[in-house]
Amino acid sequence: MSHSDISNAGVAALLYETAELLELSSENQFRIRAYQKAARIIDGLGKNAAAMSREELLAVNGIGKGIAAHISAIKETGAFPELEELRKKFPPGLREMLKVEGIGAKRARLLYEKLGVDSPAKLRAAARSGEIEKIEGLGEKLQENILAGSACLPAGRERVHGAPARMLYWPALKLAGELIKELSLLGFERAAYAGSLRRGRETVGDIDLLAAGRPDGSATGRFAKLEQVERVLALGPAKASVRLKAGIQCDFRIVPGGVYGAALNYFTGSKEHNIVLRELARKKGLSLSEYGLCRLSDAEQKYPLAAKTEQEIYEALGLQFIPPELREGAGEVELASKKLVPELVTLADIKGDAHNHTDFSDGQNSMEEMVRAAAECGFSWYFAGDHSKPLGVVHGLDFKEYSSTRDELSALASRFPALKLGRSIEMEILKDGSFGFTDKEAAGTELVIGAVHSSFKLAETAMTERMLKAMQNPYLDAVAHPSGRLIGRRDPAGALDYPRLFQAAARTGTAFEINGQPDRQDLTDLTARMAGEAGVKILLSTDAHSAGQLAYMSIAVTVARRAGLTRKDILNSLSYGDFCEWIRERRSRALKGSR
Ligand code: DGT
Ligand code: CA
Ligand code: CA
Repeated sequence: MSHSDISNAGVAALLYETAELLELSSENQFRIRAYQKAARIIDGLGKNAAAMSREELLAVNGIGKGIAAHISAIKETGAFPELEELRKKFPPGLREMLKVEGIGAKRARLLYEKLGVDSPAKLRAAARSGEIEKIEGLGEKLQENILAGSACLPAGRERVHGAPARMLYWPALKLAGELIKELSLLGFERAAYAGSLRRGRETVGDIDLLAAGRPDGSATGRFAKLEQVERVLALGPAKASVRLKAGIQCDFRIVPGGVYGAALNYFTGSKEHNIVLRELARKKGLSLSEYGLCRLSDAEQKYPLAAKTEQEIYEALGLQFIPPELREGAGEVELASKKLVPELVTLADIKGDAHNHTDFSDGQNSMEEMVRAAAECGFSWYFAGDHSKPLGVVHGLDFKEYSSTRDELSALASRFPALKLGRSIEMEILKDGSFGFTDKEAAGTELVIGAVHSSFKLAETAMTERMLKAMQNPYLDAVAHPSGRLIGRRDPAGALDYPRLFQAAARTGTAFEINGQPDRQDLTDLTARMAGEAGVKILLSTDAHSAGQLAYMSIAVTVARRAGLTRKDILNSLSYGDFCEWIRERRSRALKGSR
């Protein structure tokens, strides 16, 4: 079998694997880092490494003869001799163990040699039996952590091909909220999170916190002693870097109140956005830094023209304010200079959710509990959903069950007068693109959100065809989580042909979903932007499997904002009447088209 079509991510994964195995064999740090670096470079390469000649590869900064030879071997055999040797030395589960928080190469080796533990499952078993604390160099704390589950692939941790772990947006947001509350208890009136978290990236490398105050050393010291902190990495009067117990780093900075806006702007980034802003400032004879926007002649940056708020900085640069979600250096500064920054959708625009679950299928809460939660979180309409057959593992409903549970929902209506109710179904899209319901049954539903839960491994063209076929069904109102990815756990299905899908959707009037589950975020910021540009309507969904998960709507809103979408693009901003009208109209148009 030829491996010549291996992706860059595939090559990078093999190099990361090598680095980890070298770590397990306590190789020298230099070699380990060289592999990690090469992996990162190849992962970020604009071209397919396997398709490049040796000369082209060697011309890339950071790729040497060794790596070039490895790539040529990978094309032949799918691996290279050094990696194959290393693989023989350790059982595969040992690498899995490195993903467990608190387990590095040294501890993994110790666990393997002393206890024969060579997988995360055996690790948990060893912790339960109390064997771990008996080993010198491991101890009770690690054992507790493993048992508490906090150490075993903590919720929201993503680890791609052995690259450094990043945390999902949602748990990071919760954590940052907690820390900011602590900061207010410490007397900081103004504090905020910055960095990728403020920009709403789907995962974050660390949490960047900023507070206005005097850098006298006592405050960073108190921050470093917070309950959430595991250990201190660096501590100065104006800055503390700590490792949090949740398994992520946090950088905390204190800046004078007078330059708070400039610092917030700088540490929000992105780096690329900062660079474009700084260049613009230069052109105007100004300099921009975390201390403010100053005249170039003011070398010591003593008399900033703007520094207190972000607003005044953008204004002084002749720009519209740019929401953090758009600050990725992707043309947003130019838009702002032409006053063309879109008015992004906000959570306040959202009137309801249509994709969620009750305990009739795989939700944890009853229909009544879900409806109550929907009313409490301020929605004005709510389509209670569930899976359709033939998805057996989650008790997918057949049409009869759909109808009888619809009656139960109607019976609830009088108890929640402020909430308009509907019943939706997450319809199985089968391998050939047909539905779990017959057409006649589908016609008797109020809202169909189609989803793929099987045969993810179809080739790119087959998966695209499957979805195109499904869209020909006039009753497919919206498509749920099209890529099926689970961040850090399951790759997106093939490379779906999004342009074709969105073109078809614009024609059939089918909406696409932005799924707000923390590990889905599917559509993504990029694909949602493509959809919006193609004129496809977007449905924001919580996909809630419990009452508390209705809060995930804010994740979907964040993705939509990063995609540059406005309330006009978003179906959830419609009133109940208008939303029902949208469904009725699109179905009748689609029916006419299909005849
Ligand atoms: P992350 O943590 O990898 O998810 O991504 P960020 O964007 O939060 O990156 P981080 O934590 O390294 O830095 C936070 C912000 O600080 C970054 O978005 C922009 C700013 N920053 C950091 N390093 C540089 C730099 O070298 N140049 C410029 N212009 N800005 C920087
Ligand atoms: Ca960061
Ligand atoms: Ca940082």
